[in-house]
Amino acid sequence: MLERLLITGAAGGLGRLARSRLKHLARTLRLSDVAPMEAPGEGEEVIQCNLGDRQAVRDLVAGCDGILHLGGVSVERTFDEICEANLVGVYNLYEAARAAGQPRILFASSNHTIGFYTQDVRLQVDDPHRPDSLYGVSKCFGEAMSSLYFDKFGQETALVRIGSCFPEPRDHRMLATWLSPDDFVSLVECVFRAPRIGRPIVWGVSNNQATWWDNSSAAFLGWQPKDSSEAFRAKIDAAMSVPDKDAVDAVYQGGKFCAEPIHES
Ligand code: NAI
Ligand code: 15L
Repeated sequence: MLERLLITGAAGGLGRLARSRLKHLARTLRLSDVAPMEAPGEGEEVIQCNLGDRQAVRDLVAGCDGILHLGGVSVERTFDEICEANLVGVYNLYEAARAAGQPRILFASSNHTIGFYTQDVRLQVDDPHRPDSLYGVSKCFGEAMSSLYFDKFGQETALVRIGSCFPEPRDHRMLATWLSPDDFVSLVECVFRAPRIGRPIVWGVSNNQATWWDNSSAAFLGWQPKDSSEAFRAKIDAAMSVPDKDAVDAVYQGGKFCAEPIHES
């Protein structure tokens, strides 16, 4: 069991899920976000903090022996917004971890690091990045940062390229990208319980019948996703029509992010 697990992005969708479902991983959960959060319960600490504030992040990470890094901009935004949270913030986090004895990090990366691959391609974790947005580029930066700190200092990070983690898949594309909340929870458990992880890249995706990603290199973690998006196919078919074969969300793995403009400040 960990002593103190830091969860960044604790006010967000996955952060709230982690707060409610992962208490058993650590004696204390340290919950942090730039946004307000619910008051601390038993075994919890709540610290409001901007990832862009170097000293605050250093103080935040001190005393933690695990970090579930969910905080940051999670969709396409202006470069300046992304820069503070996902570039400066990630540098601050890795430097703070270095100063704090290198707690293991689970970095919430994204399928948008590879979003411009077409949906007929089956990807391995070491295929080159093809980001589909500035957001995707920022996740590539985070992955590169973890590589630098692993090679230079031995900092362990699990890079989890999350597909679409919501209670249910929301459209036809998500039949291939869906990660169920239960499978997310079991993946985080595996990452923090494994004796040694190094720096694996893991596709954060459930046991869906439709799939674009090969997770065999992460088998050593012992993670076995149990849910499948097939259970929702009929519901999605009834709720919306299948996208035209030339539509962006039928062509590219990153779907509509591929058609986003560059947002101006
Ligand atoms: P979310 O947007 O609901 O939560 C992100 C949280 O980060 C928010 O509460 C926000 O206030 C906080 N944040 C933003 N800027 C910050 C800053 N400068 N300092 C401190 N906190 C800041 O996103 P969600 O869905 O919970 O995702 C969590 C992580 O997983 C994100 O990093 C996202 O990029 C990644 N991810 C999520 C996917 C999903 O399907 N939910 C898919 C792929 C990646
Ligand atoms: C992501 O990276 C986003 O954080 C999330 O909100 C979804 O859009 C997801 O990817 C997706 O591709 O469905």
